[in-house]
Amino acid sequence: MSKQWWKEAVVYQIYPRSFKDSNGDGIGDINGIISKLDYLKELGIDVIWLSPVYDSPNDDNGYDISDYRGIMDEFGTMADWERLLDEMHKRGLKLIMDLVVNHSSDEHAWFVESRKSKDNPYRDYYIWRDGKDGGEPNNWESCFSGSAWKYDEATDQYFLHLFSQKQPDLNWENPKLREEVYNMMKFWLEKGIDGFRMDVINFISKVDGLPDAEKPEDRKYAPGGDYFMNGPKIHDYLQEMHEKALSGYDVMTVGEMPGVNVEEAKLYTAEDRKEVNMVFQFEHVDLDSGPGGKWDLRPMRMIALRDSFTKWQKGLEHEGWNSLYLNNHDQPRMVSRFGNDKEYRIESAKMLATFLHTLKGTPYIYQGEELGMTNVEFNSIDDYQDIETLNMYREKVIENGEDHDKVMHSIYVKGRDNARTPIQWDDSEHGGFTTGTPWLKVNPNYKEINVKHAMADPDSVFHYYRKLIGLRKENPIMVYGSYDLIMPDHDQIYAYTRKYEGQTMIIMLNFSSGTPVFQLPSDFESKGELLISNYDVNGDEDIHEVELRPYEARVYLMK
Ligand code: TEU
Ligand code: CA
Repeated sequence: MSKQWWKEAVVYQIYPRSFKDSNGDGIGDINGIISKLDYLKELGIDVIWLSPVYDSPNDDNGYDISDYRGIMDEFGTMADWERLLDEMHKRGLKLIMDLVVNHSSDEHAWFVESRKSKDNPYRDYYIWRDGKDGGEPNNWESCFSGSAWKYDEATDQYFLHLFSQKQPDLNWENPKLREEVYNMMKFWLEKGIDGFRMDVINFISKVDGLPDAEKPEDRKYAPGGDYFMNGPKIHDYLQEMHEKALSGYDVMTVGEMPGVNVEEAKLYTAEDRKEVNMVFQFEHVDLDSGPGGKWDLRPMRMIALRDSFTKWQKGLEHEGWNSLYLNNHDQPRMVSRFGNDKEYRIESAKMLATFLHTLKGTPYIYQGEELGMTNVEFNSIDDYQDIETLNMYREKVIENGEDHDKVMHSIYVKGRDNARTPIQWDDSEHGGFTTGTPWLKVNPNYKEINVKHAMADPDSVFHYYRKLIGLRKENPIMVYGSYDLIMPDHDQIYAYTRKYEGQTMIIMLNFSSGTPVFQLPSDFESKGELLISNYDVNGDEDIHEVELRPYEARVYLMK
């Protein structure tokens, strides 16, 4: 593989709890993943990003780690994990692990020690402060509702937790803590992994003094993002991490960075700065949120999506590198959010896949999107498991009396459990995910949406993804070509070119259920080789003017 193999790779994200259960306890596990590696090899992906499998009490489904060097019992043993890595490498698949070091679990040995006394050697592994005016040290809001501080009686101080109360933030100002992190990273790198996805890594440097944030009138606490996102020492820490842990390994890194903008991303991903190879930015997945945050619903508009992606495509065109994703374990299913999961589920799933895989950057496939899996609507809040959703429901409905139906609707649209329903392998009970009772209910549409049907149907979303991935391997223009919009003002058609070494590719996407007409700019030849489409298309037709069908996608390599 070339030194920058990660530019040419397609990454597949596995959320292990929901992927495949091998022992009937209703929870996905490592042996379940091993049993499905040939399926992933057939899809054609190169890298697997494995969400956390470390020891955890699962307050946040593994993103609350109690032993960074142990495998969670529910998922299996270290021997199982080593076999997984070996089986992946045998198939030419690479493995990147999830690095969750903005916070640990409160059950981690470090925190158990830290909370014992103010002079405990581990005290400063975490962020402890005295209360202020009889309350929390500042007005920051947790990403999971409520205050970002929890009072601890034993030492009469508060500790910071930007996420759940069981996820205390680690103190990156402490060089001893940083050394512990770097040594832990080398423990996994020495086992042969191929890189890391770094969880909220731009949160690790907080503004000195932890000052109060701007608080909206109608909110009890303030979204403190400006004070813990992209903080003053973030670049120092990332460069130190590269130098002390990552250098010397041929690995890829992707930093998850809520709130990052293009200018900051240029710094994070500039190759000579040796920080990360790419970032997960959040602009496109915030377009359907109002001022009240993700639960304050707004329509997703294609024009805004096009503007956002164009800004990032052009912004990182000559420096840095883009990651490309439309969903993951924190986001609703892409076909439900950006496409049409009712009348045009298959067409729009394929159109969105065409979009992601013909942009410049590294595409990420989230488990199940290759099937066109959709959001889910459970009737009762008791069927939901995600702490972010349950905390929000309690705060809004139970504590503040907001309308139950309105809040349930926002969960149907934006809740993280949409992406966490078990993978639908076949039309048997529980979609073939488990022989037991699944930890989270399977989407009732598993009878028609499942791997077994997809593999047997040559026109399935799965086989479309397989063809798309194959095209990227055969056509360097799809990886390295420049990006330029055509028809920049149309409100249904999103069309652009890719150019590379004298070749031109034209991509036309209809993001609507209408039938708008694509107009080829006059300076283009009107003949091209049709590489892929989600409809039957006569490859020889003149493409000067093309009436596109609902959610139609076409990709041409121009003569
Ligand atoms: O997510 C960080 C993050 O910003 C999410 O909280 C996301 O913005 C939100 O959930 C959208 O609804 C990472 C992990 O991906 C997430 O699963 C963890 O819950 C979180 O960090 C804490 O580790
Ligand atoms: Ca299991």
